[in-house]
Amino acid sequence: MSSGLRVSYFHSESVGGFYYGRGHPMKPPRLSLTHALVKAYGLDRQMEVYSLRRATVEEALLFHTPEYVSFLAELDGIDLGSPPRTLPPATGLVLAPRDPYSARLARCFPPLGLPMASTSRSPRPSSLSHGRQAGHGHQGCLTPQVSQQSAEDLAAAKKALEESMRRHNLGHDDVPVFDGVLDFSLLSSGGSIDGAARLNAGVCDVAINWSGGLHHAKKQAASGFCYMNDIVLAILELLKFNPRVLYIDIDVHHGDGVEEAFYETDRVMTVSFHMYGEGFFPGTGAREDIGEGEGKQHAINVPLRAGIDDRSYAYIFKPVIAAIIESYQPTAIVLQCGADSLGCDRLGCFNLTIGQHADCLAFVKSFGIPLLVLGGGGYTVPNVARLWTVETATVLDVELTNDVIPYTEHFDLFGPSFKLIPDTHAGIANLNTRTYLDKMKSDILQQLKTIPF
Ligand code: V1P
Ligand code: CA
Ligand code: ZN
Repeated sequence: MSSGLRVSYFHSESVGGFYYGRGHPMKPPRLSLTHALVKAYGLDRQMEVYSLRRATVEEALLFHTPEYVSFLAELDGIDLGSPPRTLPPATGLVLAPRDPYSARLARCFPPLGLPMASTSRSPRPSSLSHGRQAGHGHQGCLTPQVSQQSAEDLAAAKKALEESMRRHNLGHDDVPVFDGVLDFSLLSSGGSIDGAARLNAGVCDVAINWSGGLHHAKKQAASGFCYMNDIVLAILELLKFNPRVLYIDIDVHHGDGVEEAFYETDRVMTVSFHMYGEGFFPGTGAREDIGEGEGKQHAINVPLRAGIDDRSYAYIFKPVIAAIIESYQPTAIVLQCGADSLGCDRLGCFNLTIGQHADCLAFVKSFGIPLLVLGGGGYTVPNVARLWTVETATVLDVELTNDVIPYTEHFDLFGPSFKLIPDTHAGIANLNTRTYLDKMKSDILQQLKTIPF
């Protein structure tokens, strides 16, 4: 171990094989690319590597509603029993009997404004050879059982399905119902919960789960590519042993799901740095949103303008985080490392380099507080793998030189530069003036002073 820090890292190959559908920016194979690069640099030999365990349904229900989790299971063709209890931990998901409310029925009626990503309609990306094997037995739509039903029964079933989809914000472009959606969410959540549990047990200093960080999912609804909020579940696990948990979110989007979950408690302080304005998703995270009730002053929002560069980001990030840690005295920290705050991200509009993003992680780590490091957004796939590899090395205190990356089966995707740290400057003007950042900084320091610690 190079840093002397005990690092637990969570990954399973299966998580890279999920597919959101054609044209969707969220590409789980980025997780396989990341792990391949981590291994190619030999970083896996310097930490404890664990397979992702599926969170149990019982664990998921610590935040999500039974109705929502059951519906996700139903769409995935999994029978949870009624009421939902637990799934077997790693294998052996039970397939539901054919059922007119299932995903199979939904796939029979794609023209009703419920676009579905399914293996049958959407080809897998050919450049990434991690396509999930056809699973869950979704072979045909019109089973004998369904075809015998009356037209009225089918219409009613369709209406009920549409209603549930609407209620849980599922099935549109951002959050399509793809094959294995529950499985994917449980795997991502299991890694984050287990990372938190290992920190609680004091058996590691830093835990890493790049497949976590899905910060938009709500109690009973999917949102912004996120179905289950692994971060909230991990923080709930940390709260079993920690009086105060600090959540820091450097994804370009506002960490709305996590903020909302802990908006009324002082046991968790949430801090999100994000692009704000010009209709940027999700539209929340105004500076004025500071928490409510017991949680008043415990939500900190740092709304930024487009084009922020390394210097400006460090200028606001470092003093704000130092002041928060100094006054809140967290006993554990969760850092969401969304890679869409890098320059040249397909969805983002910031201008950070890999070096600065990783410096934020190094800065947080330098406080020596038990740390859970999670993934999040990131839509220029090779840069996501580069960043999270560099950040794994940062946690381990390993310096990687900026040469051509070592050969992996995904090597071709890293062109044209093939370097570990390419130029990610997007040329977007930095609209964050010094005056704007100074005002924000003094506002936040003022906010911290009003908290009776
Ligand atoms: O902008 C929107 C909604 C859809 N419009 C009606 C408003 N959605 C965004 C969602 C971004 C989610 C980010 C997730 C994360 O924070 C954590 C994993 O990174 C969106 C965008 C965009 N440019 O912001 N959806 C899509 N693009 C999209 C594009 C193609 C296909 C499907 C979704
Ligand atoms: Ca953020
Ligand atoms: Zn994002």
